[in-house]
Amino acid sequence: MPIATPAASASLDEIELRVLQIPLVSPFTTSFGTETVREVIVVRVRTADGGDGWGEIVTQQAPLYSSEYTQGAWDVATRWLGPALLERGTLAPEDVARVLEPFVGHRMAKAGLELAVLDAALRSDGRSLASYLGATAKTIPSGVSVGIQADPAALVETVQGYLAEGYVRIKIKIRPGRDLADTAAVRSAFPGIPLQVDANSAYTLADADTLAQLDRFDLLLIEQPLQEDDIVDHAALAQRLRTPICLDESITSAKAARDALALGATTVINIKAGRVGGYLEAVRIHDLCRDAGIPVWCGGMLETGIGRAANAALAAMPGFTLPGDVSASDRFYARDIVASPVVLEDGHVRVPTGPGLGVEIDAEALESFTVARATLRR
Ligand code: SMG
Ligand code: MG
Repeated sequence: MPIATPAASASLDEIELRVLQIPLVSPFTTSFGTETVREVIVVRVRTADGGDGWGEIVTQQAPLYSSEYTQGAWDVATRWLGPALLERGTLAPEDVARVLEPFVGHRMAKAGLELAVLDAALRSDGRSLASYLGATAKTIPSGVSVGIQADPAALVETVQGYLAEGYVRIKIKIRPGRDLADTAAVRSAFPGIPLQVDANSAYTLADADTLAQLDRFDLLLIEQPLQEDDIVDHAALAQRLRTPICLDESITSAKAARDALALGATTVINIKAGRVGGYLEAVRIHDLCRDAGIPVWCGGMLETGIGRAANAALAAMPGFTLPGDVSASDRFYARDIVASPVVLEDGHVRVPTGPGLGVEIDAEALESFTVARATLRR
């Protein structure tokens, strides 16, 4: 269902961007590398009526997950995207994507700016993001994404810890050489748990025999086994596997989602607002999948309390029928930049109900993690 009642317009006076570096509670290893610090860009828009809006650009320091990365996003946001929005002056959140459309790509940067405008507009309307999106759930089931560990035994121990905390679904990262034994170890230690794997594009179609061996572990899905633009190869791989393929990196827009579904490259979709250019495009993907009977779930980009609150609202929409990667803040951070970080309650996360994102920024924490800032004015 498209957004029922559009938000009010916001009159933008200023856009403040900050690069933050926030230490992770433990290293996070994927097929493309290990992170120990989350580098992220936080956006604050200031409006003429004095209200603020907050957003988050979920790029990482290096272009390893996708082509976007911090300094590229910083450059395009400060030089092109931010000035284009300020030049417009007054605009509704629903206008942001259209104003930024001439600039090719840079979806994470666009998404962060759109979120800040959405937050400002909804705060001044006194509406929550969840109600604006048409979300129906009050709480959402919480899954956790577990990085590659030293060995399968260490992985089992780490998974055990998350299960003890109450997470209702486990996702483990895999890469060539760290796939079958890792998955087998987790499956045999916890026979009944909802389990899925994420390869972050680490394989090629030549690995189909190995990937087909994952079928015996009764996985919910295998996420993004092949490269971002390997849509036809994903469709060919799908023919070889019983395990459903779920695309992440490849789904960069609603159109990409439609194409991948039409080609049989994916039967489940991971929706991440940053990857697709914003929460409004994310809603379009939700809507098309719901109409097509395709299950979706909300992915994560190690968001701070800003993006995590927005993800909880998105994941509360009715088409999100699988648990997502919206975990508690403390899964990644000892200290977050919001006053009441997301917590896990009986395996679930509460959907914020306050105006806008429904979070208050912890100014002191924000300041302590800031390593660069810029202010753009009208
Ligand atoms: O936010 O819980 C989270 C992270 C979930 O695994 C996660 N994200 O490919 O799905 C994915 C990865 C992308 C980030 S990897 C550094
Ligand atoms: Mg993924």
